[in-house]
Amino acid sequence: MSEIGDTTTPVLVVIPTYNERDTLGGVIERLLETVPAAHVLVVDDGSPDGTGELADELAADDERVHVLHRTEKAGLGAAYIAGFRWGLARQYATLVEMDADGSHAPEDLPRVLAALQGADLVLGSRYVPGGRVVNWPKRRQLLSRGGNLYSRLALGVSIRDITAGFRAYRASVLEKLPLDDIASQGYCFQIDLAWRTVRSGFTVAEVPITFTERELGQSKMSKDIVLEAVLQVGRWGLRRRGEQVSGLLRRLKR
Ligand SMILES: Nc1nc2c(ncn2[C@@H]2O[C@H](COP(=O)(O)OP(=O)(O)OP(=O)(O)O)[C@@H](O)[C@H]2O)c(=O)[nH]1
Ligand SMILES: [Mg+2]
Repeated sequence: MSEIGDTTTPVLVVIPTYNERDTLGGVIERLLETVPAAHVLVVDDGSPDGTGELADELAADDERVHVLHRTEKAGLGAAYIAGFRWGLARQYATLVEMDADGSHAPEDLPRVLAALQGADLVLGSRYVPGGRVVNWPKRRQLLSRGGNLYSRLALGVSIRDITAGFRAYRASVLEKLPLDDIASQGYCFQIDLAWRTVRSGFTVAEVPITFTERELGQSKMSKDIVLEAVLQVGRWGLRRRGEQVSGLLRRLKR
Protein backbone atom coordinates (compact mmCIF):
# COMPACT_ATOMS: atom_id res chain seq x y z
CA MET A 1 0.00 0.00 0.00
CA SER A 2 2.72 2.48 0.88
CA GLU A 3 6.44 3.04 0.57
CA ILE A 4 8.14 2.37 3.87
CA GLY A 5 8.96 5.58 5.71
CA ASP A 6 7.21 7.66 3.08
CA THR A 7 5.12 10.18 5.00
CA THR A 8 2.91 10.95 2.01
CA THR A 9 1.36 7.46 1.86
CA PRO A 10 -0.83 5.80 4.50
CA VAL A 11 0.68 4.74 7.75
CA LEU A 12 -1.45 3.34 10.59
CA VAL A 13 -1.03 4.98 13.98
CA VAL A 14 -2.45 2.71 16.69
CA ILE A 15 -3.56 4.58 19.82
CA PRO A 16 -4.67 2.45 22.79
CA THR A 17 -7.02 4.27 25.14
CA TYR A 18 -8.44 3.84 28.58
CA ASN A 19 -10.12 6.97 29.97
CA GLU A 20 -8.37 9.51 27.75
CA ARG A 21 -11.36 11.65 26.82
CA ASP A 22 -9.61 14.91 27.75
CA THR A 23 -6.65 14.46 25.44
CA LEU A 24 -7.54 12.07 22.59
CA GLY A 25 -9.21 14.65 20.30
CA GLY A 26 -6.29 17.08 20.48
CA VAL A 27 -3.73 14.37 19.87
CA ILE A 28 -5.53 13.07 16.78
CA GLU A 29 -6.04 16.57 15.42
CA ARG A 30 -2.36 17.41 15.76
CA LEU A 31 -1.39 14.06 14.31
CA LEU A 32 -3.49 14.40 11.17
CA GLU A 33 -2.32 17.96 10.70
CA THR A 34 1.33 16.86 10.91
CA VAL A 35 1.00 13.71 8.77
CA PRO A 36 -2.19 14.16 6.72
CA ALA A 37 -1.71 10.83 4.94
CA ALA A 38 -1.72 8.86 8.19
CA HIS A 39 -4.64 6.74 9.30
CA VAL A 40 -5.48 6.32 12.99
CA LEU A 41 -6.84 3.31 14.85
CA VAL A 42 -8.08 3.98 18.38
CA VAL A 43 -8.21 0.76 20.41
CA ASP A 44 -10.51 1.48 23.34
CA ASP A 45 -11.10 -0.97 26.17
CA GLY A 46 -14.62 0.17 27.08
CA SER A 47 -13.44 3.34 28.84
CA PRO A 48 -16.06 4.35 31.43
CA ASP A 49 -15.38 8.06 30.69
CA GLY A 50 -16.75 7.76 27.14
CA THR A 51 -13.44 7.83 25.23
CA GLY A 52 -14.83 5.13 22.91
CA GLU A 53 -17.87 7.26 22.02
CA LEU A 54 -15.65 10.28 21.42
CA ALA A 55 -13.48 8.15 19.10
CA ASP A 56 -16.64 7.09 17.22
CA GLU A 57 -17.57 10.76 16.74
CA LEU A 58 -14.07 11.55 15.44
CA ALA A 59 -14.28 8.55 13.08
CA ALA A 60 -17.67 9.70 11.77
CA ASP A 61 -16.14 13.11 10.94
CA ASP A 62 -12.95 11.87 9.31
CA GLU A 63 -12.52 8.74 7.24
CA ARG A 64 -8.87 8.46 8.26
CA VAL A 65 -9.95 7.63 11.84
CA HIS A 66 -11.03 4.11 12.84
CA VAL A 67 -12.06 2.58 16.16
CA LEU A 68 -11.71 -0.87 17.63
CA HIS A 69 -13.95 -1.40 20.66
CA ARG A 70 -12.99 -4.03 23.17
CA THR A 71 -15.19 -4.93 26.08
CA GLU A 72 -12.86 -4.83 29.06
CA LYS A 73 -9.57 -3.35 30.17
CA ALA A 74 -7.07 -5.99 29.14
CA GLY A 75 -3.86 -3.96 29.21
CA LEU A 76 -1.80 -1.99 26.75
CA GLY A 77 -0.11 -5.04 25.21
CA ALA A 78 -3.33 -6.82 24.30
CA ALA A 79 -4.74 -3.60 22.84
CA TYR A 80 -1.68 -3.12 20.63
CA ILE A 81 -1.73 -6.74 19.44
CA ALA A 82 -5.38 -6.33 18.42
CA GLY A 83 -4.51 -3.05 16.66
CA PHE A 84 -1.56 -4.58 14.82
CA ARG A 85 -3.70 -7.47 13.59
CA TRP A 86 -6.28 -5.00 12.32
CA GLY A 87 -3.58 -3.04 10.47
CA LEU A 88 -1.77 -6.07 9.05
CA ALA A 89 -5.06 -7.45 7.72
CA ARG A 90 -5.47 -4.15 5.85
CA GLN A 91 -1.97 -4.17 4.33
CA TYR A 92 -0.52 -1.09 6.04
CA ALA A 93 3.25 -1.08 5.46
CA THR A 94 4.02 0.92 8.61
CA LEU A 95 2.45 0.59 12.04
CA VAL A 96 3.05 3.21 14.70
CA GLU A 97 2.51 3.03 18.47
CA MET A 98 1.52 6.24 20.22
CA ASP A 99 -0.05 7.17 23.57
CA ALA A 100 -3.27 9.18 23.80
CA ASP A 101 -2.26 11.26 26.81
CA GLY A 102 -0.20 13.89 24.99
CA SER A 103 3.16 12.54 26.19
CA HIS A 104 4.16 11.78 22.59
CA ALA A 105 4.24 14.83 20.34
CA PRO A 106 2.73 14.04 16.92
CA GLU A 107 5.09 16.70 15.55
CA ASP A 108 7.96 14.26 16.18
CA LEU A 109 6.37 11.57 13.98
CA PRO A 110 7.79 12.67 10.59
CA ARG A 111 11.34 12.17 11.90
CA VAL A 112 10.43 8.77 13.34
CA LEU A 113 8.93 7.72 9.98
CA ALA A 114 11.86 9.10 8.00
CA ALA A 115 14.27 6.95 10.03
CA LEU A 116 12.29 3.86 9.01
CA GLN A 117 13.99 4.15 5.61
CA GLY A 118 17.12 2.79 7.25
CA ALA A 119 15.77 0.46 9.97
CA ASP A 120 13.01 -2.07 10.62
CA LEU A 121 11.93 -0.56 13.94
CA VAL A 122 12.39 3.06 14.98
CA LEU A 123 12.09 4.13 18.60
CA GLY A 124 11.25 7.68 19.57
CA SER A 125 13.91 7.87 22.24
CA ARG A 126 14.24 10.02 25.34
CA TYR A 127 17.77 8.86 26.01
CA VAL A 128 19.77 9.57 22.87
CA PRO A 129 21.41 12.99 22.33
CA GLY A 130 18.67 15.55 21.69
CA GLY A 131 16.00 13.49 23.48
CA ARG A 132 14.19 15.12 26.42
CA VAL A 133 11.76 14.44 29.23
CA VAL A 134 9.58 17.34 30.40
CA ASN A 135 7.85 17.54 33.78
CA TRP A 136 8.66 14.10 35.07
CA PRO A 137 9.16 13.82 38.81
CA LYS A 138 12.59 12.54 39.86
CA ARG A 139 11.03 9.22 40.94
CA ARG A 140 9.63 8.50 37.45
CA GLN A 141 12.91 9.48 35.80
CA LEU A 142 14.85 7.13 38.06
CA LEU A 143 12.41 4.30 37.37
CA SER A 144 12.65 4.79 33.62
CA ARG A 145 16.44 5.17 33.56
CA GLY A 146 16.82 2.24 35.96
CA GLY A 147 14.52 0.06 33.83
CA ASN A 148 16.56 0.83 30.74
CA LEU A 149 19.88 0.12 32.42
CA TYR A 150 18.55 -3.13 33.88
CA SER A 151 17.23 -4.24 30.46
CA ARG A 152 20.48 -3.34 28.70
CA LEU A 153 22.52 -5.35 31.17
CA ALA A 154 20.16 -8.33 31.34
CA LEU A 155 19.49 -8.60 27.60
CA GLY A 156 22.83 -7.37 26.27
CA VAL A 157 21.26 -4.89 23.84
CA SER A 158 22.58 -1.40 23.17
CA ILE A 159 19.15 0.26 22.86
CA ARG A 160 19.00 3.41 25.03
CA ASP A 161 15.21 3.62 25.44
CA ILE A 162 13.86 0.10 25.16
CA THR A 163 10.65 0.98 27.06
CA ALA A 164 9.83 3.73 24.54
CA GLY A 165 6.13 3.73 23.65
CA PHE A 166 6.37 5.99 20.59
CA ARG A 167 7.70 3.80 17.80
CA ALA A 168 7.23 2.72 14.19
CA TYR A 169 7.46 -0.82 12.85
CA ARG A 170 7.74 -2.05 9.31
CA ALA A 171 4.85 -4.44 8.83
CA SER A 172 7.35 -7.16 7.88
CA VAL A 173 8.60 -7.18 11.50
CA LEU A 174 5.16 -7.63 13.03
CA GLU A 175 4.30 -10.26 10.43
CA LYS A 176 7.28 -12.29 11.56
CA LEU A 177 6.75 -11.98 15.33
CA PRO A 178 4.52 -14.61 16.98
CA LEU A 179 1.82 -12.18 18.06
CA ASP A 180 -0.22 -15.03 19.60
CA ASP A 181 2.53 -15.78 22.12
CA ILE A 182 3.04 -12.24 23.39
CA ALA A 183 1.34 -11.90 26.75
CA SER A 184 3.36 -8.98 28.19
CA GLN A 185 1.66 -5.79 29.28
CA GLY A 186 2.81 -2.27 30.18
CA TYR A 187 6.52 -1.50 29.87
CA CYS A 188 7.23 -5.17 29.56
CA PHE A 189 5.32 -5.26 26.28
CA GLN A 190 7.58 -2.58 24.80
CA ILE A 191 10.73 -4.35 25.97
CA ASP A 192 9.37 -7.70 24.76
CA LEU A 193 8.70 -6.47 21.23
CA ALA A 194 12.02 -4.64 20.88
CA TRP A 195 13.87 -7.69 22.20
CA ARG A 196 12.05 -10.08 19.84
CA THR A 197 12.71 -7.66 16.96
CA VAL A 198 16.46 -7.70 17.67
CA ARG A 199 16.53 -11.48 18.14
CA SER A 200 14.75 -11.99 14.84
CA GLY A 201 17.62 -10.19 13.10
CA PHE A 202 15.86 -6.91 12.37
CA THR A 203 17.52 -3.52 12.81
CA VAL A 204 16.48 -0.94 15.40
CA ALA A 205 17.19 2.81 15.22
CA GLU A 206 16.50 5.51 17.81
CA VAL A 207 15.63 9.12 17.06
CA PRO A 208 15.40 11.78 19.76
CA ILE A 209 11.95 12.92 20.90
CA THR A 210 10.61 15.19 23.60
CA PHE A 211 8.43 13.25 26.03
CA THR A 212 6.08 15.38 28.13
CA GLU A 213 4.35 14.13 31.28
CA ARG A 214 0.58 13.96 30.92
CA GLU A 215 -1.24 17.06 32.17
CA LEU A 216 -4.75 15.60 32.11
CA GLY A 217 -6.26 12.24 32.96
CA GLN A 218 -4.78 9.50 35.09
CA SER A 219 -1.73 7.33 34.67
CA LYS A 220 -2.32 3.58 34.35
CA MET A 221 1.15 2.85 35.71
CA SER A 222 1.04 0.43 38.63
CA LYS A 223 3.33 -1.63 40.85
CA ASP A 224 2.18 -4.74 38.96
CA ILE A 225 3.37 -3.26 35.67
CA VAL A 226 6.82 -2.57 37.14
CA LEU A 227 7.00 -6.00 38.76
CA GLU A 228 6.02 -7.76 35.55
CA ALA A 229 8.89 -6.04 33.70
CA VAL A 230 11.48 -6.72 36.41
CA LEU A 231 10.60 -10.44 36.61
CA GLN A 232 10.23 -11.05 32.88
CA VAL A 233 13.39 -9.21 31.85
CA GLY A 234 15.26 -11.10 34.59
CA ARG A 235 13.94 -14.41 33.19
CA TRP A 236 14.87 -13.50 29.60
CA GLY A 237 18.32 -12.41 30.78
CA LEU A 238 18.87 -15.73 32.58
CA ARG A 239 17.70 -17.69 29.55
CA ARG A 240 20.13 -15.72 27.37
CA ARG A 241 23.00 -16.50 29.75
CA GLY A 242 21.96 -20.16 29.77
CA GLU A 243 22.02 -20.26 25.96
CA GLN A 244 25.46 -18.63 25.94
CA VAL A 245 26.82 -21.20 28.42
CA SER A 246 25.40 -24.20 26.54
CA GLY A 247 26.79 -22.80 23.25
CA LEU A 248 30.21 -22.49 24.88
CA LEU A 249 30.03 -26.04 26.25
CA ARG A 250 29.07 -27.39 22.83
CA ARG A 251 32.06 -25.65 21.25
CA LEU A 252 34.42 -26.99 23.95
CA LYS A 253 33.20 -30.57 23.39
CA ARG A 254 34.03 -30.44 19.68
N1 LIG B 1 -6.88 0.00 25.41
C1 LIG B 1 -6.13 0.15 26.48
N2 LIG B 1 -5.30 1.21 26.58
C2 LIG B 1 -4.52 1.35 27.69
C3 LIG B 1 -4.55 0.42 28.76
N3 LIG B 1 -3.67 0.82 29.71
C4 LIG B 1 -3.12 1.97 29.25
N4 LIG B 1 -3.63 2.29 28.02
C5 LIG B 1 -3.30 3.43 27.16
O1 LIG B 1 -1.92 3.32 26.87
C6 LIG B 1 -1.32 4.60 26.80
C7 LIG B 1 -0.20 4.67 27.85
O2 LIG B 1 -0.74 4.57 29.16
P1 LIG B 1 -0.36 5.59 30.34
O3 LIG B 1 -1.31 5.49 31.44
O4 LIG B 1 -0.14 6.95 29.77
O5 LIG B 1 0.96 4.92 30.83
P2 LIG B 1 2.33 5.60 31.04
O6 LIG B 1 2.59 6.53 29.89
O7 LIG B 1 3.26 4.51 31.32
O8 LIG B 1 2.09 6.39 32.38
P3 LIG B 1 2.16 7.96 32.63
O9 LIG B 1 3.52 8.39 32.20
O10 LIG B 1 1.97 8.12 34.06
O11 LIG B 1 1.12 8.60 31.78
C8 LIG B 1 -2.44 5.61 27.07
O12 LIG B 1 -2.95 6.05 25.83
C9 LIG B 1 -3.47 4.77 27.83
O13 LIG B 1 -4.79 5.24 27.70
C10 LIG B 1 -5.45 -0.70 28.64
O14 LIG B 1 -5.56 -1.56 29.51
N5 LIG B 1 -6.20 -0.78 27.49
MG1 LIG C 1 1.49 8.20 29.65
